Amino acid sequence: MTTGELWWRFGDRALDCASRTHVMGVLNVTPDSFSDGGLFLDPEAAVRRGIELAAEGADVIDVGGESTRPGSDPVPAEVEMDRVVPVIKRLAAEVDVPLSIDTRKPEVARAGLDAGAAIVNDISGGRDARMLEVVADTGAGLVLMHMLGDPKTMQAEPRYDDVVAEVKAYLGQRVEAAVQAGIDRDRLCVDPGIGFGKKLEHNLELLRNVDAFAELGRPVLVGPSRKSFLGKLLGAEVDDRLEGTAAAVAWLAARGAHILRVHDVREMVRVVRVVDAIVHHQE
Ligand code: HH2
Repeated sequence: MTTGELWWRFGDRALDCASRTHVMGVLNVTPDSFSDGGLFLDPEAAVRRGIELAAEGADVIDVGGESTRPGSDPVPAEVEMDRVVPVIKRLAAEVDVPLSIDTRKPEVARAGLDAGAAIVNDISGGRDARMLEVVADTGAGLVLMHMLGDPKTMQAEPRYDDVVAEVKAYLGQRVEAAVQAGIDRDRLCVDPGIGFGKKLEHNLELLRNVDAFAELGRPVLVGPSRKSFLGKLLGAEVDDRLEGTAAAVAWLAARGAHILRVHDVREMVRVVRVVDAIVHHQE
């Protein structure tokens, strides 16, 4: 959260990011995502989960059809579209919560937006100029995330001299590239990309200094949910990282992150509600 005005606009809607901390719920329509792979590959199960995420208090539902866990192979665009488009269509009709499409591919982004999504969540930071064109054309919102390299190789030997300064400079450049491509600045949101080409020490340094990213003047989104840095700290498997996720979410909400991308929406909505009450007088 932030003092003063901070809006994130997408389509004809907007999130008031200065009013409280927001929660983005994860809906992976994939066979192989690192924590929920295979659970929601069936469109019916995915739509049911989306409706549940909305009822649990998600402010945005992020629908993805390609796992980007470390070492993963890319999925062809047609496969990704077949997974996400029917789910987005159905959910757009059933819930009033804005939907985002989690993809690196411009053609998948366009199909997701046509199906009823209002936001593109691009883990490659809009590196493909055609992605920026799609967003500029449609008036969608755009999440620009930092990732070193690509999911196949990103964890090989990530190196930074100053991870916070480098990630911040990259995100600043991507914001300017998006604006140059004709996207309104108030449609952009930035994300330091926890776990994307980062070792434990890098992830902790980014989390510790999350307020640095707010200096870019755009809402800051962070995705710590169930990630491997928690596994390393706690010696906990992926299905046993709820408390670790809650600790990271509480810290991030208190330090001014605006949107938290999580799998456990019901629990994390409660965490941010308490933090907002303590830190930001949002009783
Ligand atoms: N993390 C994942 C996927 N997309 N998008 C943003 N903006 N920020 C993140 O931190 C982020 C993201 C990875 O989590 P998940 O979707 O659960 O896993 P997978 O990539 O295996 O589907």
